[in-house]
Amino acid sequence: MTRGKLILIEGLDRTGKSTQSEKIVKELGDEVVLFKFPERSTPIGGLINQYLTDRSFDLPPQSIHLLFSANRWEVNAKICSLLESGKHVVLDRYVYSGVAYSAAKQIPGMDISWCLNPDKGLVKPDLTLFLSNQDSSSLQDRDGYGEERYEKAAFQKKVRETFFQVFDAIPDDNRVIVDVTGKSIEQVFDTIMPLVRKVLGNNSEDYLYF
Ligand code: NYM
Ligand code: MG
Repeated sequence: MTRGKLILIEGLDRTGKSTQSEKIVKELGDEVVLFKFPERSTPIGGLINQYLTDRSFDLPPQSIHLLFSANRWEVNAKICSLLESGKHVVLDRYVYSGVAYSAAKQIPGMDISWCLNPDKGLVKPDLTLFLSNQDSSSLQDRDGYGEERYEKAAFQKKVRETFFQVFDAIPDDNRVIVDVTGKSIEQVFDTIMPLVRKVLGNNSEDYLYF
């Protein structure tokens, strides 16, 4: 049996990642399993959720960074065993978000390389789609935006710049920047679904790792 493929949807907040991830899974049915990071239902995920939603619950940037990474390791064995069993896995955020959001804080010593270290050894996706919205004004408009920590236009702009620095620092031939500016949900889906299908058709057996 060939192993399943790992597909990652990345991007800033409110770029349609969750919508597109869910559409991919709906399209492909039960050969695919979806995971969203942070996975808020685990013990570590509960702490992360509290940090994101409760301003009175503060943590040093290094600590919350390590928790986000630890949260990926909490779920890693499950993802690996699904891939081994031949199921495809779709991820809604993963390592790139982890590095970009933390490095964007520009804390001395917490550079991209420091931020990537705890994620080293996680499986690298067979396809990463970075949903790129160049129109940051759309960030302020949507329902519920601004409720969580990090959901501020000025910080999102920094995270966007940092994502591209992260992409320069982490070589990845399987990463595609998808411009979603002004595009409808269906237009984005019609752009990405052929890329997903192409990767699912590959019969590469080797895993790549961060
Ligand atoms: N986030 C997400 C991080 O800062 N580091 C990470 O490793 C991950 C996976 O969590 N603003 C941030 C990005 C988001 C926030 O994610 C919550 P979402 O996808 O909005 O639920
Ligand atoms: Mg969000």
